[in-house]
Amino acid sequence: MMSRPQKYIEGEALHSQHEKSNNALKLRVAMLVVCVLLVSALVVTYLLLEVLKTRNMLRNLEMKQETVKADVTERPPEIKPCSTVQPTCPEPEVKIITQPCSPIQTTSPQPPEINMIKQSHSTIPTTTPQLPDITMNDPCYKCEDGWKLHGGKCYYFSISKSSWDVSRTECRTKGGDLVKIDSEEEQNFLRKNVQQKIPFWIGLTDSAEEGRWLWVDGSPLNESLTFWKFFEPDDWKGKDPDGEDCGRMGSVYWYDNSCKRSRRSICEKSAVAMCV
Ligand SMILES: [Ca+2]
Ligand SMILES: [Ca+2]
Ligand SMILES: [Ca+2]
Repeated sequence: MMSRPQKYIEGEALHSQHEKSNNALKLRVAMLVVCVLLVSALVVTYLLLEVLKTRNMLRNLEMKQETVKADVTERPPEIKPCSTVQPTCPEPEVKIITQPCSPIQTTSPQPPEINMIKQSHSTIPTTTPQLPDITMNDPCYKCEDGWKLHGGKCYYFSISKSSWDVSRTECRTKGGDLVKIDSEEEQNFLRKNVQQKIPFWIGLTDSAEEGRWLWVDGSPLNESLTFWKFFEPDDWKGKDPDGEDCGRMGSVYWYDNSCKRSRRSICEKSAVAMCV
């Protein structure tokens, strides 16, 4: 048997060593690429989280700003009593007409016209201005226990939570329906009763046709009388692939939500007339 030449054996060993070295290099390169990809993925994920966090912070700030703005605009104007206009003006008695209200009156008698004006002025403090709530809560109307009377209507703010459809059925069982907001005044009344930032279903839906919002009585939403939050309604599909087709209100604004979510609700029905 012939043995291989020494030179040939050495060449073969050299080739094998070279091949191993190449494989090790390839492995290192592959690992490096994987590492780079992993680091990139981590960086991208981190950046996305930061963007989401910033966006949420912005939305929260916007919400707070708009809440404060709404509270400021809602604050009723201060009614200055007569005494602040004419601090020296005495009580509205008959005597007052003859008593001076200012230094000018002490030196010269008042002409009849001025006396007439003063007389009419002195009667102003005796009348008490009627607050809107008193006018709206007409004693001629009454609601059942658990309902709140306002403007000849009764409102029920539920404690239990259910989907929009079930909530509506419950309102109808009680003789009403989910609330329809017909005016800014009505919206403000409701807001005052949901100030705990708890969402309540209202009688608004676009389930029949996306984007066409209807009240439960079938009437279309008046676009000049809406209280949507900025960016709402957005038919967001993040939690429900069917989107958001039901309206709810919070302490300030309206939002569209998935109708399947369990929420409290506001029912509305006509009050019982007590005066004939
Ligand atoms: Ca209404
Ligand atoms: Ca929708
Ligand atoms: Ca929404």
